[in-house]
Amino acid sequence: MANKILCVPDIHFPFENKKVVNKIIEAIKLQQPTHVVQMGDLIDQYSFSRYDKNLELTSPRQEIGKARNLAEEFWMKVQKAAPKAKCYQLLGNHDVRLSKRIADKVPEANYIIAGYIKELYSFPNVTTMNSTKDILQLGDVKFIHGYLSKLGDHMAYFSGKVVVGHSHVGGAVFKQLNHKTIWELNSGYAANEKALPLQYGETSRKKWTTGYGLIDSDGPRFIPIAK
Ligand SMILES: [Mn+2]
Repeated sequence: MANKILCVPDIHFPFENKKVVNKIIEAIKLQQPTHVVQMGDLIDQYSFSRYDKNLELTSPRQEIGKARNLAEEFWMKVQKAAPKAKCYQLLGNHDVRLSKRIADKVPEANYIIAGYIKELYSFPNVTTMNSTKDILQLGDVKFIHGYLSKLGDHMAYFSGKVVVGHSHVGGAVFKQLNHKTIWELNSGYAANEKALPLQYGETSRKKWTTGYGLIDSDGPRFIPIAK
């Protein structure tokens, strides 16, 4: 059977857009994908941000506890909606906020935090990547959270087909390379941009689009969902 891959965008639990996440679960039920890939930034880790933050909003224990519960619930719903789908969890820059700060301040403690992060991002019957640099490869398509902001930059870097998240702006671009078509698909986002932790990037935030990515025999495309 041909692959049908559904790409779940940045969610930033516990600051998710509930309506959009529910619509994505509905789409998974309807589409019955062979693979579901969450593109990273599963958890926001606002409490561990190196930027100014308001910790009266939430304590680290509350934020991470709530995010973990919501993430568990998310993967359970995905597997209930499409029991045969293979599930993958990528890591994004937000997912390694704590690890990065520990690595800067107490590099000797890396192994402790690595174990903690592995646990935090492990879910039953889900394959989780080990770092933000780990690339998931399914057929001739690469999946990575990404770090570049312009659609097409990762495709140029890898000279191949690639799916990313990160910029929160959904869409697809195509290019001819050595008589073959390559492309980049961005899966958009599914977070609540009204939540305080998402109040960054004033100008870019206006361009953020909610939805998900889909790749099947019709090619790659971004499917928008109303906010
Ligand atoms: Mn993100």
